[in-house]
Amino acid sequence: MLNPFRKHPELIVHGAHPLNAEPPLPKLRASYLTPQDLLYVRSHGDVPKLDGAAHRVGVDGRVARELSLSVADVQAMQSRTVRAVMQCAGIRRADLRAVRPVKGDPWAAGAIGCADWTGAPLGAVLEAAGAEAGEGLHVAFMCADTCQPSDGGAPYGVSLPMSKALHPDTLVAYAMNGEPLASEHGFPLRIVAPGWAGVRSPKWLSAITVQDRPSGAHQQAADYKLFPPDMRPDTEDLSRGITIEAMPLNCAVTAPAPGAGLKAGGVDVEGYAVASDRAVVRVDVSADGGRTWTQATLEDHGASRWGWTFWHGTLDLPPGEHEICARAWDAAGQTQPALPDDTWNFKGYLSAAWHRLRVTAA
Ligand SMILES: Nc1nc2c(c(=O)[nH]1)N[C@H]1C(S)=C(S)[C@@H](COP(=O)(O)O)O[C@H]1N2
Ligand SMILES: [Mo]
Repeated sequence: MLNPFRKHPELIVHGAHPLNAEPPLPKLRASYLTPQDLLYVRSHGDVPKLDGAAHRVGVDGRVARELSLSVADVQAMQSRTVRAVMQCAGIRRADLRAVRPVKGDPWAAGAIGCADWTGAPLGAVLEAAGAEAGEGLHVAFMCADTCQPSDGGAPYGVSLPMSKALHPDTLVAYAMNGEPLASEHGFPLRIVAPGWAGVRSPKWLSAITVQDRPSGAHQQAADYKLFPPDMRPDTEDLSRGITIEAMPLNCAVTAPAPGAGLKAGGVDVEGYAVASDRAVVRVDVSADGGRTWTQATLEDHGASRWGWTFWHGTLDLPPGEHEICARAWDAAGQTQPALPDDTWNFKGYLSAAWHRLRVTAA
């Protein structure tokens, strides 16, 4: 099985080996479902070259029957398509870095995309193996890539608590928007754990193990923790880190661009908003750094629990410099913090303050 996909030439590349890249925001906002060549790529090691016809995924641990599944075996199981956002825990890290130095690539607001993912529910795979399903169990995943030495130097590994593993929308996926997964996105099989940080959606899946503790692999045990604001690299204490799972409410302006020179008068502003599994119920935009706000219009792309929300609005900009802001509200009436300073952490995760950009009107 040859994999035909290549990434879009306009991606903003943070690192080529391994590939870490995100699309320009106006391109990302051009379609509700993100084309596969435009989806950001976050990799801890080089893309493994896997043969889809020969690839196997083992299922073991607390199971009645160990399995070794081919891609065809997974495709022969019940199939389910789930519309869901994939986003990195490091999205918008650049805003935190502007406050104080942080570790990791300076992702902008493009480390996100929304797609129709097709696969077998992970729960169906576990059931086929006769897996135990008790509360307190974890489903650990091993992958076929080898992470950089600075990321543990071992195969990528993470886990999901059993309740998330058994959610009917958690998939062993083989297709994105009806196409086979591209090599960069996990060909031939990956997990999709909707609403959770991308780190919990392992690509190039090679083994599934049911066990009584979270994965001991570097990505689960030692990375992707939300640390308190007073911690620094030299005082890192894993026991004070929160394991990043569900993603926070977030919102980004995809046009105009930061620094844009605009014609004074009514200016169109547009973007996306996303909540983990609550609905986005409102987006507000401001032309004066958040002192006054105008309600934006939410676009209707049909109900989808794990999708994102596109919005647009108009701001009246007199000649001069302006700070445009956008913030979203969720179904519990919660909104985002005003400043990146409010949630700064030295690893630069979960950056979700009001999105701000300066523009000039003339
Ligand atoms: N095997 C493997 N799975 C992985 C990763 C990786 O480096 N190796 N990166 C994770 C992270 S941090 C994210 S944000 C998502 C990114 O998925 P994408 O590259 O398909 O957009 O994949 C996750 N799954
Ligand atoms: Mo990520």
